[in-house]
Amino acid sequence: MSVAEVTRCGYVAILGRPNVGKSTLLNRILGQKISITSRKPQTTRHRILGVHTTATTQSLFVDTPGIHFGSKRVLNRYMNRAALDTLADVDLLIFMVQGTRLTEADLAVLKLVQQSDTPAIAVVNKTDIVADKTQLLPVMQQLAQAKDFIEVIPVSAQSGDQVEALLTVVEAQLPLAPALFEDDQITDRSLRFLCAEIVREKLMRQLGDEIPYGCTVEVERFETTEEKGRQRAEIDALIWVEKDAHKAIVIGKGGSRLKKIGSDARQDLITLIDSPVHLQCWVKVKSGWTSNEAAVRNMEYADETFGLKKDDGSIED
Ligand SMILES: Nc1nc2c(ncn2[C@@H]2O[C@H](COP(=O)(O)OP(=O)(O)OP(=O)(O)O)[C@@H](O)[C@H]2O)c(=O)[nH]1
Ligand SMILES: [Mg+2]
Repeated sequence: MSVAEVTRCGYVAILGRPNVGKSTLLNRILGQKISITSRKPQTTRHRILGVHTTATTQSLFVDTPGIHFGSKRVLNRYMNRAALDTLADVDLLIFMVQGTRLTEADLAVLKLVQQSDTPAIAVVNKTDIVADKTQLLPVMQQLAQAKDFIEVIPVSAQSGDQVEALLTVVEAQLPLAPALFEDDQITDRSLRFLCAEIVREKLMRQLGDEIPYGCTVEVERFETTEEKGRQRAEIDALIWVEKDAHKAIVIGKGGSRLKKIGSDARQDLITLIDSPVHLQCWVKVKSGWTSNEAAVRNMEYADETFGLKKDDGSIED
């Protein structure tokens, strides 16, 4: 496959309230995990670009933080902004909901999608948990009446059901343009960023309800060494928490929880980097960082820089 053959290319934002399965869909489409997922809402904090290249089309998917209202924390405002800025910058929107009914939170995001001029597809996710598929019809009808969506497509991001059908609709909508990325490039994010995210995923998954929202991860060292012709990654990750008590919980009895977080993260990192990994994790306290503008900007990986490359004209008709 050569990107020289690509005739369509464009940006597609995946938007919705927290926890409907946006990141799971992106990973499913790419066949690789680049965006972290968990059962907890507000897992994704940053826009993440995923590049999906076929023989003729390059779709540039942008996974976004779940849009949510009501929190006053700086970190939450930052997350909403990352999602909302995307809305204006793309060629196509995927508005995602889940299951058999729309919640207030879905309707709030739908309102934003209704106000946008960007063409949109509605996706109803998690169909695998709906035994009687006719139960999906009311929600599909409600969506079809709310906006002139290109299509309303029920999918299961988890099982992959109907994801190919969704891709076919997406690809037909993208503008005529040459590829923007090489076909072996799957994201614009650095390995360092992806490492920090993988460690944060384990925190989201292994901690209770409160602490993960006050955690962030900084990769202090990322080096690849070579020994006897074998590559190995040396990674030092710093986990920041908001309180001393949280630090004790993350570390766990005799260091047991931190050990488990590290070993789970290491497994994913081995798959990602495709080499042996030596990972060391530390925990430090920085009180109140999620409510402090400068701290959020500093700590939430400042490489939030990928401009959606529309203004250089390269993907316009
Ligand atoms: N049964 C089922 N579960 C799913 C499906 N897609 C996602 N999930 C689960 O739903 C939860 C949330 O998935 P995410 O992909 O993290 O959701 P998200 O929309 O990215 O969430 P935020 O990043 O918090 O906005 C996880 O536990 C997923 O495993 C699906 O098709 N079926
Ligand atoms: Mg997500």
